[in-house]
Amino acid sequence: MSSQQQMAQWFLGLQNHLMRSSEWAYFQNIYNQFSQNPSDLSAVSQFHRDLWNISFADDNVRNHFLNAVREYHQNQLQLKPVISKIPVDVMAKVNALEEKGHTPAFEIAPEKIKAMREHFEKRHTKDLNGNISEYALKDCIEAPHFLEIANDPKVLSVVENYLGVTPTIKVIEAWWSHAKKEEAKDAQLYHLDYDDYKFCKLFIYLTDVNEDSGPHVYVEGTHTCEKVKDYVLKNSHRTEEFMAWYLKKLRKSDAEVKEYFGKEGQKLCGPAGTNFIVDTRGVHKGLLPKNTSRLLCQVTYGITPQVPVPPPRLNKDEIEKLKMPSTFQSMPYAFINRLFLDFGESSVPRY
Ligand SMILES: O=C(O)CCC(=O)C(=O)O
Ligand SMILES: [Fe+2]
Repeated sequence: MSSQQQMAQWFLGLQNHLMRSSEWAYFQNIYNQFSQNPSDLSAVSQFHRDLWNISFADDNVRNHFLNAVREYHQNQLQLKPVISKIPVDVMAKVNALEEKGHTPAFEIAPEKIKAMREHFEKRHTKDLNGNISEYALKDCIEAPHFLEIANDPKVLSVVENYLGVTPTIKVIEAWWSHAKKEEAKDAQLYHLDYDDYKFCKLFIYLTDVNEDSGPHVYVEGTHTCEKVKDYVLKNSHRTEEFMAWYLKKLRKSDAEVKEYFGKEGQKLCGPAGTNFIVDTRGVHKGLLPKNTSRLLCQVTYGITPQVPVPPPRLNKDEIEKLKMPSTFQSMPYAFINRLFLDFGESSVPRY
């Protein structure tokens, strides 16, 4: 099955689930404007376009939808939590994510970081915009320890408990932000990401990152409507202007962030191996590095399998060459990684 078919199945399965119980009447009403047939893919995509716009501005709608997805995952797909009894340290990180929008993740052994860095240094990058150059997906998947860290049960448990549903790995990537460039470009300027109804990213620095080597910069407490409401109130003399700036202006200047939020972003620095989880629905940027370039690995976890470009999936033989632990073939890991790894039809649930 291609990743497109994989995506379609999940969305159709969810639609059937939403249409079954009056608990989800809110979603049925939206869907019924487009079709009565839950297997109509074009209606499903119209439904999500509408629901996305509503839920982006309303935490209650978003949470109601997350509850529906959780029920779909548990009851229809029979997915179990990654760790059934949530460890105390995991819970503390979930709380930090909810509160601030970011949290340190877990320590990674230095020899793993070294092996990852050495791997990437042997591969070629593709220039993106003069300031940033990225590695191919294949180089990321083949990087030693990368998938293993992305699937660390504790990392997944933080992500799962923050998102409220079994996550899907949507994007795996690695890139250099090059030092000594003239001016910040694209994601080096403040912005919000729109990757999913709810999502978060794991960042792993493979180089030492201080203030001059391009840290990730995050404006704490800007990742939910509820929290942004505080800033709307603070800017009540110019609410419309604030909302237009917050929602419509793709790239936001440092001065505007300071003016509207009354504070600057937190610079997340640390030696190679530093890793953290961030909800980049909050306002953020990757600071333009001054002196030394930054090598970053990143994993995006979301609640739906919707991605801009569905990646090709590795088949069983290709996966075997990666020598990954056998747990990857079992649930919920096979589900979480299904956009990248294809273990064959028998290994996947009915999504
Ligand atoms: O380079 C960074 O630190 C941030 C990049 C970014 O905007 C993102 O990962 O969403
Ligand atoms: Fe971003």
